[in-house]
Amino acid sequence: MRLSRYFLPVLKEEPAEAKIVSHRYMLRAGMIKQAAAGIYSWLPLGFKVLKKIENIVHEEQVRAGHIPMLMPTLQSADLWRESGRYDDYGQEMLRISDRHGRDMLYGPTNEELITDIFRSHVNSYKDLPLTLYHIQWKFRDEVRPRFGVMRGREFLMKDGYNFDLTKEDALHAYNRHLVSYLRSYERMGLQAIPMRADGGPIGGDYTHEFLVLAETGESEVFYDSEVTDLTFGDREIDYDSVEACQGVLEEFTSRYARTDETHDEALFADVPADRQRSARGIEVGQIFYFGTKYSEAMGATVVDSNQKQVPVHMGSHGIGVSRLLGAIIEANHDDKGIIWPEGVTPFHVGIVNLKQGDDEADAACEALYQSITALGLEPLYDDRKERAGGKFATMDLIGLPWRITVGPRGLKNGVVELTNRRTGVSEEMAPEAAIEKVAGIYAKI
Ligand code: 5CA
Repeated sequence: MRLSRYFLPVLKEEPAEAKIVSHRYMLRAGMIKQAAAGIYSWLPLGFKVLKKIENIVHEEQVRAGHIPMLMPTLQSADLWRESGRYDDYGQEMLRISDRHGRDMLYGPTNEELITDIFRSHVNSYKDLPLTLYHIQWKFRDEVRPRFGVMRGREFLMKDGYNFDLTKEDALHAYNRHLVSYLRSYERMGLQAIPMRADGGPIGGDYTHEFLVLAETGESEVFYDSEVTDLTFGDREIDYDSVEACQGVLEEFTSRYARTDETHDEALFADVPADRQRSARGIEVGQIFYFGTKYSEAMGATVVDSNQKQVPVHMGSHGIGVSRLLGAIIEANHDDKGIIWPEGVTPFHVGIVNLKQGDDEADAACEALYQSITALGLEPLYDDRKERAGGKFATMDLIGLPWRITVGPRGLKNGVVELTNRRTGVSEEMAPEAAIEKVAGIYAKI
């Protein structure tokens, strides 16, 4: 993409309404524009990152054996009356009536709709296990939408639902989700710690939240510092293996890590004092096993091997896709702007032409642009007739991990400059070497 032809409405001024750094940078970098309280338009740069995150989530869900689909945003109130949640949900639910006076709602989540699909089409235990998911916009009429995409009213969520014959199978689905979530967050350059979000024993209500540590997080969390040493890395897990998934669950959840809702001072005291930590965290996902709650209320049953009708065991699992942009920026920035992890960056590398209009510099930039594109990478070429300082400030703000700077002086010596956004370290090298280095880095992502 050539910046002169792109739509990147960068703001010069500090947006007064933005209280936290991610919101401020998303507005300044021209990624989002507020359309109404807690509702945003995704401008091209923001949309690109949103799609990258969505793509990682899709890939990891499919890898875990889960099946993508798409359910609508608008739902009929009748299904929610069946589950009993229509009245329970309260003012967070946006209620709408159509021209015939039928009660509709903008879905805050999809347990009812998916259970209805299940009961209409699945009758036998032979069709289980089954896990379906979608990535769709949700609406929750939050009392205090704030911090930009972090707590929106309209937000994008990946929500998945598992249907299993037995509790054991459903707990395997739970563990499988835990593994796939750990992988997904790490691919986005994030450490998200699974924390016990509810005190119930396994078999009752059982749930973990995934938290990214950040000063601006809305949740207060308590944990054993050893949990921050754990990484999933690039290990291969057989998602069908009960032992393998259980092993990961134990590795990542056996140490103390809880949100304030479930915090237990007495248990926390057992953690060695020098490892006790309290901090703030951003909740980027949650997994849940709820047994037969919806299947019993809505008649989602299958026949088992004894020809007996039994309600299925279910769980639901959510990732805050749009919130993740905020969380990633909170965890990856400096005072000049965003620093995108390579896995989610909107463009792979920026090209800055220090002297637009100089034949040699223009030709060198053009050649770089073509070669990088030919490798399947996306460069963002700042080909505007702007002064160098302004171009650097824009590149720093939008946070591309790598920048190639091209100027007449370097070209005389056959070199360009390759700069790492995170470390600030610049190296001079031949254009071909810069391309090779950047290509090598992305080949590993
Ligand atoms: N049905 C379950 C799992 S699919 C569910 O709705 N879980 S949830 O309420 O925890 O939402 C899943 C994730 O969506 C949360 O972990 C959070 O990351 C994100 N989320 C929830 N509310 C908002 C909001 N108002 N703005 C942005 N993201 C949100």
